[in-house]
Amino acid sequence: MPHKKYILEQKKALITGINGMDGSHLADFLLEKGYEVYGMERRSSSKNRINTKHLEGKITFLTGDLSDQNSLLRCIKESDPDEIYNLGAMSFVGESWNTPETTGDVDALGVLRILEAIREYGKFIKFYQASTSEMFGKVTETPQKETTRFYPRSPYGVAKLYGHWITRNYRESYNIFACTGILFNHESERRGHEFVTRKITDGVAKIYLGLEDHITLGNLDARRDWGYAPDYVESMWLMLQHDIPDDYVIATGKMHSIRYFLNKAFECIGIHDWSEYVKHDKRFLRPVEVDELVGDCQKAQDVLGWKPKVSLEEMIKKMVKNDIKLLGER
Ligand code: NAP
Ligand code: G4F
Repeated sequence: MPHKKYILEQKKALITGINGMDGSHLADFLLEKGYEVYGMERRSSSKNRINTKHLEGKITFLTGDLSDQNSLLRCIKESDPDEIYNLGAMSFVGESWNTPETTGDVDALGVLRILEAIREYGKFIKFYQASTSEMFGKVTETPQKETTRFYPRSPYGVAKLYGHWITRNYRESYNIFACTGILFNHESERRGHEFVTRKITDGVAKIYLGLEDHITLGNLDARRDWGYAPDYVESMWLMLQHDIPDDYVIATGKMHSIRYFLNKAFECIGIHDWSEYVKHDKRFLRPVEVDELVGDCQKAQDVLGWKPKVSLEEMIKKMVKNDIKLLGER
């Protein structure tokens, strides 16, 4: 009897938003799993590869834009992927009031464009859409789960809700293997500096090194469910490995205020009363707030076997330590 030959095919993944926090962590994760990874980035006059410098030579960078239909089809043709992870977005909630139209174009219609490109390409491709807890907005139930009513409170949240529903609609209309992950806030050493967590850890590092004497913030009473981004990208992959495409809340189930985050970040540099180091500026307040978000990820635990690993306190230590190191090197 001739030996049956088993050829293990290398899977290919296309990630939009490759240079963002999640895009870069997901690329690291998929490379570990043996994937051939393609990362879509926007053309810009100066390359923004802070999070992906270490991936040069390991993945293939493609140029494309979520606001340009043809570029998406071209990226799909060039990568011929088994899986697409749509992580590209105008992701800063505060900015979405300044650029509501662009936010809608990229975060809502951008999703439609990828789904249409998948249909046009014709091959079976699994699709992941980055949905968000911002869609719950003015919450009607606590904690929030997959069945909780949506009530977005920002142009970003409204645009993301379109992306969420169009993904579900294409799954039901055309049988596309499309999943959405309703991810609650997650952070890491690669978080953009405009988001409150990184703004705090970077500010604390600057105070520690004597480069600044305060951090200026907005609403300190907002409360969020913060997880660690490398844990969360694993859930995206798990969703696409499951037999049935579905929607999942990904969260820690624990909610803390910005004040608590400040306590823990300042503790890292031995400061227990941070009041003289934090100033308030109403420029950082939003027209309407999402005050309290906390998720219930029971479904993801039961069906995917996913749960968060790194605690908020551990994550804050990692972020402060990393910012001190980065600033020290400079
Ligand atoms: P991020 O760091 O801001 O990354 C977003 C990426 O999208 C950036 O690399 C950006 O490229 C790219 N992008 C923006 N506009 C684009 C366009 N028109 N065409 C192609 N790419 C474009 O965000 P993240 O925190 O990694 O989040 C990843 C995804 O998850 C986003 O969709 C976000 O809305 C969603 N999400 C995030 C969280 C969270 O807490 N982090 C929670 C729920 C959902 P440039 O580098 O060129 O700007
Ligand atoms: O860090 P943030 O800007 O994150 P936000 O608005 O929760 O959005 C993030 O999480 C969403 C998931 O729920 C994602 F979909 C989205 O893409 C993004 O990743 O603000 C968190 C809270 C807000 O209540 C804000 O008002 O912090 C408060 N805050 C207080 N002072 C501040 C500041 N936020 C920022 N960015 N800057 C401040 O100075």
